[in-house]
Amino acid sequence: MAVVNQVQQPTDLPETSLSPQETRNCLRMMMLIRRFEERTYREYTKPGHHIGGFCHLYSGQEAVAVGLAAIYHQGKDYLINGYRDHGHALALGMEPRAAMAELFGRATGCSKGKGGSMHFFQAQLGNLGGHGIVGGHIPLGTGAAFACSYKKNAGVCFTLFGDGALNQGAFNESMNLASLWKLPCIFICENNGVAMGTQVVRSSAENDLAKRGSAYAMPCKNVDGNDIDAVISAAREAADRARAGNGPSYLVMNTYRFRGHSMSDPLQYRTKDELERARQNDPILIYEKRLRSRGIIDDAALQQIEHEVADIVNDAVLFAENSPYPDLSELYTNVLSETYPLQK
Ligand SMILES: Cc1ncc(C[n+]2csc(CCOP(=O)(O)OP(=O)(O)O)c2C)c(N)n1
Ligand SMILES: [Mg+2]
Repeated sequence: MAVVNQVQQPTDLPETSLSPQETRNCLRMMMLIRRFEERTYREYTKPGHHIGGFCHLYSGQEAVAVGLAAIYHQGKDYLINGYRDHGHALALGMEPRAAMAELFGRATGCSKGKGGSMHFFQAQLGNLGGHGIVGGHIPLGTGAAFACSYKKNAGVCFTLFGDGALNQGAFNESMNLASLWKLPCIFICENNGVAMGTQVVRSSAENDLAKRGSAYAMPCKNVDGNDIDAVISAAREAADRARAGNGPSYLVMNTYRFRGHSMSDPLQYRTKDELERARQNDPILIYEKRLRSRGIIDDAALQQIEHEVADIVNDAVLFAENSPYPDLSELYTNVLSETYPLQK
């Protein structure tokens, strides 16, 4: 669909250097992720539901994943993250069908139905997946950044984790080594203020989480993680630096998750007021408002996107429902490296 009001050039675009069409695509992707996540919630909670096991929704944090995807160099870069991984996978280009089928445990899922919510992978796109051990994947991201520097191809690895990972040894060891060896690793803390039910103020002696980076002699800063333009410009600066061989950076994207930690979280640690305040800072509404004021989008365009993403998600659910479960003969395939078969 055509971009609204193409003649009028926005005055404040150079900050992110995205074209009007690209900004519209970013908004659309954020809306798709939100729709996908909220449908996942419904599919999980309805009687006789198809989705089981751990499931962590990304609603509220979309600006981070979509902002990173906007500067991601397909074919060179990597991205690795924790278990709250649906949004990043979709933003990097995973088919919603493959994502929903994975949640349904079907053979057509991105991890052949064996990973589920916490283990979305797509190696062709450099998506090194979702990982369940808090902080456990940060050394893997550092290793991927080492591979980029070894290949000298100006690729970088976006290594994401939550605020709950900062007191893990693996985080601190990785930050040190990446800085010492000037690895092209962009460490990104998605600070939603809470690890399960534990607020940052109850787990961290220093509440300004960005300061941790200065201990490892790398650029570090707080970023408004609800503002996709802020995400893009901070991430681009860090990526440019890494691509030029000047080493890692550490960004704290301050954001909020609207849903509970997982599907079993009754959210008793939150007040109505807090949630209301957060809703006013919804990253999708912030961006929608900005694009309206720039003349890039209007009511009709927005409605059109809403219909498009609803259709895509409905189609993904139908596809998942009609897909087969993995065959029993697949029990031991793709579980560990094929060079280490488990057969007797
Ligand atoms: C090493 C380890 N310890 C504890 C857990 C249990 N656990 C799962 S998620 C989680 C909270 C992590 O919070 P955060 O890193 O802030 O990410 P968020 O869920 O907010 O995205 C914990 C403690 C785990 N998975 N791994
Ligand atoms: Mg958190």
